[in-house]
Amino acid sequence: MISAELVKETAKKVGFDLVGITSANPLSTLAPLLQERQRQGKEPEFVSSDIEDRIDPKRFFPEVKSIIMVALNYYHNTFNGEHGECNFSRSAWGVDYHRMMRGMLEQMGQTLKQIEPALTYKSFVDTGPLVERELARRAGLGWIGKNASLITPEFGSWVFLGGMAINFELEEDSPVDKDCGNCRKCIDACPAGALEEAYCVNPSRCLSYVSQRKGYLTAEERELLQNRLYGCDTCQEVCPINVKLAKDTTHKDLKPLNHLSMSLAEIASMDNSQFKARLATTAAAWRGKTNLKRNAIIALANSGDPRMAPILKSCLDDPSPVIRGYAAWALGKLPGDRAEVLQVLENALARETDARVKEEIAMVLDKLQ
Ligand code: B12
Ligand code: SF4
Ligand code: SF4
Repeated sequence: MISAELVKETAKKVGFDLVGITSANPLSTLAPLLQERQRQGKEPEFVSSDIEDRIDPKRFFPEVKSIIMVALNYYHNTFNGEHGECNFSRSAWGVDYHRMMRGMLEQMGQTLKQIEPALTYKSFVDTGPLVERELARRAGLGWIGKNASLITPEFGSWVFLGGMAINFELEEDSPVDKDCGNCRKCIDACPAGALEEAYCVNPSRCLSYVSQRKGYLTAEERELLQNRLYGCDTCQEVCPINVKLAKDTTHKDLKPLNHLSMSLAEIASMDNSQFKARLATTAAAWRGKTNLKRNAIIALANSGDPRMAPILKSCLDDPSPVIRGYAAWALGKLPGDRAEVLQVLENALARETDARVKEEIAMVLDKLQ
């Protein structure tokens, strides 16, 4: 027979840093919040548009009686190798946590099933429809900070969340009774004003989302991204609770990989094989190579360093139209020999076939002439 105690012991043995249990009751308090967010268009394209799917664990797993919530500390302060000028959020420093945590949850499920053959389960990490921060809060893993993150008393907010719905009823944990008090450092520090009010992120402004959104970004978004290639950590870095509690992860797979030592120039010009060799195993890869290259070009433009012009010129011949368009825009932003840039862009316009890229080049030429 499985018990809450046995489940927690098993989760710890598998390697999870934190574990808590909550009921299968729907996350009813979130329904009006999600409806309002939908109405205001404040939901990113990659979450389910069916609110019931996001708040009702039974929709996810009809036999569910309890939910085991787990957390992994992923913080790392320093890393081997140079950081270069690239800024990846810490969630993308080590191996892709989705793969890692799914494997650990499966190991936990199999171990529990050996003890209780009648157990059935279904796991989730990030990509499932259920709102994980709320499940984790209810399971007693931590409280919700004004930066919307789940803050744990052990590691601050530097934790990944995951969960497992099971067909056995277990004793529930109680939520942690803590809050941010009068602090509002994260709200004041957010460079994009995405924390429009306490606890509430407007995803369309959040730079984490902007870095992951495909295609052309507005001029304001390009500037706000600065050198962020994937994700944004600002509202977690400024949090005094994190400053106090952050400790390096003990999970060797979450230690920084060597993509952190790549330069912006290398990322802006990488081909498929370089992308696969350096980035494919990280969480930064899921939106594809082009997004990372685009963000590197934006970072090169924001660097204001004229020595980056040759790499941008070579990007004008990239197979991806988005990259060619951004390279033209970035060349127009960098200081340097205007006459030479004009010549390079006129040549690029003459051989360009993509309508949007032609538009981008024409806009830069207009400005420079
Ligand atoms: C979509 C998504 C995003 C979107 C939108 C984020 C958002 N806040 O809505 C974008 C791309 C912007 C994003 C960014 C990030 N994300 Co994200 N994301 C998700 C995802 C897939 C769904 C979140 C969701 O449903 N949002 C809808 C809102 C309602 O939910 P929420 O933000 O979780 O809201 C909670 C509180 O903010 C509060 N709340 C929200 N609004 C309001 C309003 C009021 C008035 C009140 C009182 C409360 C309140 O209630 C909710 C539950 O308690 C989850 C995984 C999952 N399936 O849950 C990961 C998840 C939330 N993300 C995660 C991470 C790590 C990040 C980043 C730190 C990554 C990075 N470094 O760039 C940033 C942090 C940005 C931030 N400050 O929130 C972790 C969070 C871990 C933690 N400790 O909290 C999750 C759980 C993934 C995981 N499995 O580990 N994310
Ligand atoms: S992740 Fe960055 S942009 Fe998003 S709310 Fe936090 S500080 Fe603002
Ligand atoms: S910075 Fe302050 S307000 Fe924001 S989450 Fe941390 S403690 Fe809460």
